Amino acid sequence: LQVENQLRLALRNKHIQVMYQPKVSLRNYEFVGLEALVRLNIPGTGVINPSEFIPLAEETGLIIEMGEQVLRQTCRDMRQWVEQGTVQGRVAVNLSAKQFVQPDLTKRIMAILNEEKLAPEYLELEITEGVVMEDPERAIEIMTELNQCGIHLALDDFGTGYSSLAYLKRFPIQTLKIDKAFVDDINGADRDRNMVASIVAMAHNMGLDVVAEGVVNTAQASTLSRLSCEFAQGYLFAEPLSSEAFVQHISVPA
Ligand code: G
Ligand code: G
Ligand code: MN
Ligand code: NA
Repeated sequence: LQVENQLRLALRNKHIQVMYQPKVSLRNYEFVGLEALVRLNIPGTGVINPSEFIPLAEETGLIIEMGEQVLRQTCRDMRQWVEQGTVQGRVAVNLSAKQFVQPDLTKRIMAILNEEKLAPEYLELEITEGVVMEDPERAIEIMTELNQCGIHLALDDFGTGYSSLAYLKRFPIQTLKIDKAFVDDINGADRDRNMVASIVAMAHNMGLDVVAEGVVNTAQASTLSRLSCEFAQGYLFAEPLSSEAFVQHISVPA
């Protein structure tokens, strides 16, 4: 109940904070895009991580309001960065299960982009394998609609759920994000390395970009690069940063 009240209060007071994590090219470690990650920043209490409030936000339905605040803030920041020429590529925003199945999802997203004056081409939405596989046929319809508006789509946490390959082929997505669980032991277990190699090859055969998540050391980065994975995120490059820290980070050459 305490977290729920804090969440309600944070939504009312607009204390939802958006942090940004850079996405880099594994070829040269250059910045190519970013992911928005929500935090609750409660004055006097401190920062609360999503693992503590996303499940609750989802249960109570507060995730809808939270998701809209996150998207709005992200579009506002991104628009400014695009105008200033600070940032290239797309900004990725995570969509929750409840948001994804809202009947007017596309309309709501387009309204926010329009109000914040950000072109849809700058936005990418991340949807987890678990969410799309709940009702794959409906997911294809929703994704197609979003795609037709110029919004890119990424399948998040890939490998942790059950994606039938038959569906994967039909999903109108542009990017596959390999879950951190596969990256963790990429230099240990042959099986994990072979799994990543297969995922990358399959994704490329389908014309998808591949992003590895949770890269924490250079050995992982070089193995991923050798396996032809072209993009990555992780603490090796940067943690999720406040908008101010993010701008600082990307304007200082690596
Ligand atoms: O940032 P962190 O690693 O703590 O995020 C934990 C989880 O919360 C991840 O699964 C991430 O996808 C999810 N998450 C982060 N930000 C958002 C958001 O804005 N909306 C939704 N639905 N999930 C998010
Ligand atoms: O589920 P999703 O992939 O959206 O969530 C990404 C989560 O992973 C975020 O909560 C982010 O803070 C976290 N994260 C990003 N990079 C790293 C990393 O290198 N190590 C760990 N442990 N977590 C990371
Ligand atoms: Mn994500
Ligand atoms: Na993920």
